[in-house]
Amino acid sequence: MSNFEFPKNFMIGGAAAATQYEGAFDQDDKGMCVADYKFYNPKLVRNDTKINWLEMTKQEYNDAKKNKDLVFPFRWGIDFYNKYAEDFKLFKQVGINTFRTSISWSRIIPKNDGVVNQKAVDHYKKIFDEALKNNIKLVLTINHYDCPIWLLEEFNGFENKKSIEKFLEYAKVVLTEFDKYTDYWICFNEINLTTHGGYTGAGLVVDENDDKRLEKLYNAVHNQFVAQALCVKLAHKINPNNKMGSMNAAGHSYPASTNPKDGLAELKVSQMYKWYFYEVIANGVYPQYALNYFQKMNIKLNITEEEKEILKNNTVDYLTFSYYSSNTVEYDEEEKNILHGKPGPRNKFLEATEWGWQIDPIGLRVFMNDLYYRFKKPIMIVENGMGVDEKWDDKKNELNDSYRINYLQEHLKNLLLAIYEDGVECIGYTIWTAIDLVSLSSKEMSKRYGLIYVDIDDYGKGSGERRIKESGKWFKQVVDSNGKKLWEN
Ligand code: BGP
Repeated sequence: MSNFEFPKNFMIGGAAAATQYEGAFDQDDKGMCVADYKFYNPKLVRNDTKINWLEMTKQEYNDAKKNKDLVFPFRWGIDFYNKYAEDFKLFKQVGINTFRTSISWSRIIPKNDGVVNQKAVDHYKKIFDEALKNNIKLVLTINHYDCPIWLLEEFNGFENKKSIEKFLEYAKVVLTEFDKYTDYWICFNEINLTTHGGYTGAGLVVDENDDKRLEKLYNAVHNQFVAQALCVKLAHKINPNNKMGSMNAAGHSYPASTNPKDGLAELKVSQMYKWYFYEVIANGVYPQYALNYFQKMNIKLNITEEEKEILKNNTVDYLTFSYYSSNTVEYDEEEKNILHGKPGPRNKFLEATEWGWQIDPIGLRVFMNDLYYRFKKPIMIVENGMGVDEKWDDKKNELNDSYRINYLQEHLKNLLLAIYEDGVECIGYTIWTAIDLVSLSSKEMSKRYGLIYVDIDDYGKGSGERRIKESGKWFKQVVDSNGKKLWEN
């Protein structure tokens, strides 16, 4: 049996994102952001794959602004903004040595006037000082699904090229003020999901039946690519030690069958849902298959010659991704989509969570190989974990999440196999999540991912008390043994 350990200087720990755990939406002059208008739907069907969970139409957004009776869970999160000192102590107790988190743009620049909110800057410094005091390294995401609402209202988010300038104004503050806290940055979270959720990913509203819907979304992505490339340049100028990464949702998939048509559909879907993003980010050019796709779909991208140069000259230093599950793709006879691909049936070899996310640890190893050998840049897994509706057992005073231990163990073993047997250069891994927080897609608090339980429900009710789950205790042993524990039965 293998007995691989984590490589020297491997960053291992947990992850979180500002909008999902900070709460305090009206504290220290924070401005509103897109997440603050997302609301919880108690009638939601957990495994309904037809809903576009990340999108919000213009109508829904306008209704959310008016309807005060809706439940807005991202506004209260788990109140990390005020409980950070207690939380970092707990993070240490569950073995977290590296913490990936994000900074909220609408806290730093609450209005469209470029004025920096010093209270927020000072507060983040207190938070980051506390991390370092606990010997926890930071990986900081500059924008994790929280475009300010002023960006949406005044520019329709990244649809407008003015957003590039606005983003850089914000990024400059962050990279300068928080320079001493980390060398590892991530510019945008899951940039490849902007085409699935423009509201979430790029702060824009576009109607379902707008003929130019796709064109608007792909232009927003392009503007994010440019903003990111300029951010790479800026980060290197501010501190030559800075390493700027970009992040994608892995979107690992298999052809639904051995039928070559399914194979072709899977290839095409993978190209346009994942690889073209990495091509632009890592190689600085649009691949020809993407240009052909845009032409066939009559999508006109507004790309200037100057932007092409910017993309080419400022590629990222390392590649990061989230990995939760894998899917199947099958050939679409109806040809509605020129990629001819549609989501295929459940993979009979895999189990799935209540939300239909299929658990596939070997898929992680396959994806790591595929990504690394395509681009040969160091990679980091910045999200991986299992969302479960689980309850604290008061009688036993524990939460025995053996399913999560099993999930993490299998994924981490495959990560080490990718490093040692396959030669992949992987520099770190942060679990989603260090601590329970509000689910991005379902907006439920009860879709829990944490090593630490938080006593809050979907309506924000509860004591807010934190308790370490069994997975938290187990993870500490994994880190303390430098990974050896993973190979025990
Ligand atoms: C990723 C996001 C996270 C996160 C996670 C789990 O897509 O970057 O913000 O929440 O997925 O997803 P969910 O919370 O929807 O279960």
